[in-house]
Amino acid sequence: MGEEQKVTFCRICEAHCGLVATVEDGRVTKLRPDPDHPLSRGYACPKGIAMTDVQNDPDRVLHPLRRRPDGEFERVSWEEAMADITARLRRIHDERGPGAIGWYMGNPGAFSYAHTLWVKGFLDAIGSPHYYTAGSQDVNNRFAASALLYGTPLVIPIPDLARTSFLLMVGANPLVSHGSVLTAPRVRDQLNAIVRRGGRVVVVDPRRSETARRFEHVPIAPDSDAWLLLAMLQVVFAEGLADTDFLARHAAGADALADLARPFTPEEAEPRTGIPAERIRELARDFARADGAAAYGRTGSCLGRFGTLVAFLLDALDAVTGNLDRPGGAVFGRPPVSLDEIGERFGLASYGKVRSRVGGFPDVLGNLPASLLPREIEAPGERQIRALFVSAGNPVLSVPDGEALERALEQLELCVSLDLYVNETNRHADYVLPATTWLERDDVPLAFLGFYTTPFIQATDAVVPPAGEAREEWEVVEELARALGVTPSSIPPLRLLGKLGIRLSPRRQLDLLLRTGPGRLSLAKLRRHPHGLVLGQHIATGVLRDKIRHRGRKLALAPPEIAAEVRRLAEAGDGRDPAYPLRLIGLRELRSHNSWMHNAPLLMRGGRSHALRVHPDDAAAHGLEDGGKARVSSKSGSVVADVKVTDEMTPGTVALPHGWGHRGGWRLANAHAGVNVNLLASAEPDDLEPLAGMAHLNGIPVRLEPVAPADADARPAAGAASA
Ligand SMILES: Nc1nc2c(c(=O)[nH]1)N[C@H]1C(S)=C(S)[C@@H](COP(=O)(O)OP(=O)(O)OC[C@H]3O[C@@H](n4cnc5c(=O)[nH]c(N)nc54)[C@H](O)[C@@H]3O)O[C@H]1N2
Ligand SMILES: Nc1nc2c(c(=O)[nH]1)N[C@H]1C(S)=C(S)[C@@H](COP(=O)(O)OP(=O)(O)OC[C@H]3O[C@@H](n4cnc5c(=O)[nH]c(N)nc54)[C@H](O)[C@@H]3O)O[C@H]1N2
Ligand code: SF4
Ligand SMILES: [Mo]
Repeated sequence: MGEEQKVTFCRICEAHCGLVATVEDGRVTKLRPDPDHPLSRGYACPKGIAMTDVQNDPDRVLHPLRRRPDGEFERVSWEEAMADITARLRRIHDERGPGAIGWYMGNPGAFSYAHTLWVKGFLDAIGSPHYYTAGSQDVNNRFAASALLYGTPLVIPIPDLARTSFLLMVGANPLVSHGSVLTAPRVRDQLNAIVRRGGRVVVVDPRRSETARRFEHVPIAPDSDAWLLLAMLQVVFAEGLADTDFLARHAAGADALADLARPFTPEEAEPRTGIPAERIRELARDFARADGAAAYGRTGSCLGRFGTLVAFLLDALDAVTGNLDRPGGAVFGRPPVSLDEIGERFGLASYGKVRSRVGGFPDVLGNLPASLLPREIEAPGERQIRALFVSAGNPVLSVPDGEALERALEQLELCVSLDLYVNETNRHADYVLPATTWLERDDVPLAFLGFYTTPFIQATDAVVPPAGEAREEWEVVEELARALGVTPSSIPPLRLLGKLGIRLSPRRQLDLLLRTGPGRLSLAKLRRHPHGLVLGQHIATGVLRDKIRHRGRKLALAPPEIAAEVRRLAEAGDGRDPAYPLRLIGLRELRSHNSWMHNAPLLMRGGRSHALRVHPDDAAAHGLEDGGKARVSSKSGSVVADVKVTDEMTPGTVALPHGWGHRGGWRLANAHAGVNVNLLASAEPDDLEPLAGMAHLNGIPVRLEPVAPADADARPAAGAASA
């Protein structure tokens, strides 16, 4: 067959960098950056290049596996696996109803349009509310905030990087993450360009992150962003810096928002945030006076106790200063496929349409909080989950209290996973089914089209056929759906067609979406542009009225849910507990990707280890040394971690990356196991953020104790969890 070069794009993170794959005899032997990709222009990060290690990993699951009573897995045929799975699924469905069937789809699921559409479509078709994703540990607060502000969760502003002169970045580290809810390949260049044309990039972060180091850093106490943003709004209103014309035209509740913000003066915010009052005042003034400013927040702004409020306030700051929907401000992409319109039309743009059985949390786009899974599995009654599917997810490591989840998984009547590996979660499954990698399937970045800062689209075919017996997730879903007599689709007319025996493949549906969308594209047309198609120089502005779904087409700046959250914030105190005097936050690293790239030799070179970052003052106060070990304890659990002493932390805050604590079927990852930081997080319903059910993963009160090397492996005190 010889050697071929195939153009494709990376689907590990949201930047979607262009790649060229070298294929030899049906095998990907090399990945390199695509120099002809119009946006990434020859850039790819180490993870994209290292995907060959995952693709060809000897530890990859290439055949269906069934768990034996002794806990080991044995190879079975697809026929045997699916016959047993569908028979058990049908029995659970017939005896208990669709509410006994649940699905957790992890982060890589969002990078396959077919996977996403088919999983949600399956649950909608059978009528089960049990849809869980990484969203409740990531971004559902953002969607909930949009539902409250714009009247639909699917309208999300992004910063106009190409034209802004003031980017306020709250809890994001794009120099490492490469951007999120923001598709901007070569994001470093884009941020540098802001400064080069005389603008500012201000990074609000408890850690002097890679991005903070490069630009202006405003250190902040974890989980206090709502205080900062309310204080900035207070200054804007009090000093007459609000854009009253914009507010009169486009907003309802501006006065009520000003009332809500009034008590949150910079002086009140100073002790909460650790930011001097005068600095807050200057930030507010500079932001309001800039010629195009955008407030942007990511996971650091999402995973505290007030995530929906924070996301709402970021947009509110943009709106009140007249920076929403203007060049250089926060703008609304107009992607060639209008997911927001389709979502509206078919009732998929839901917020609070259903409530979780445990805790009564509102759904966000049909998602319920994944932190509730152990209880949803174990609490008897109607809608108790008895069969759980996990695709492209590792919730034992990514969701609070993985130990409770591990115990719950063992209680299920059926647990099936679709994955590339045996991971810390699916080692408890009855079956692990081999899934294709993104190099083995066609795709278009459907879910991300609205987040490109330069309007863009690209389609790719599979670069190689599936390895071993791997199958695409949608094919497995299709077989499950057939066993229950439904067509997996969230769109009622397509389900109706299914009843008539007409089933449209993912590719056909994608082509239909492209042809009927505002871009009037087609797969055939996209195929003529293998490096992708730039659809415009800038994002169009002046679209706000069309985007808002509230009656009267006005922003709701002070809805009752937000007013209640502001009251809760004022009453919450600073969350400090003398028993747990420090605050724990997360951390992302360039050569990790959540939990699933620690088996790639290329990324693990150079003796990498999982370590807790501690400021020198805190280390000294707690008797900790660089290279030593510390026990980290919260009210929920305790782990022992290696210590790295560094002044990149603000005193009082420590950081430990998530996605470690390995003991799956990945040998290299197991050899660099690290610990599961989320054993320190709480899965109690009362500890979840109320408006979106967000897990509280940043700003967890903890205490530190030194651990002598010899004691590191010893069992922790009774009642505490070990890792
Ligand atoms: N290399 C790499 N890239 C990734 C990933 C990865 O694992 N590795 N994961 C991908 C995924 S799934 C996502 S969602 C994105 C996330 O993308 P980002 O959110 O940009 O990535 P993080 O590095 O988590 O940045 C969050 C920042 O928030 C800060 N922070 C923590 N708590 C607080 C707080 O209370 N307030 C404020 N203001 N800041 C806080 C942290 O110190 C950190 O610098 O990254 C994606 N890209
Ligand atoms: N403390 C703390 N916890 C966090 C976060 C944090 O910042 N701090 N971040 C949260 C965020 S933003 C996220 S997105 C979650 C991630 O949480 P999850 O999505 O639950 O977990 P991942 O680590 O992404 O695991 C993905 C799994 O999918 C598999 N996989 C990879 N590609 C494919 C594929 O194409 N098909 C299939 N079927 N499987 C595939 C991998 O082998 C791996 O087992 O973690 C969350 N948890
Ligand atoms: S930044 Fe890295 S992981 Fe993200 S899309 Fe580009 S190459 Fe892939
Ligand atoms: Mo994420």
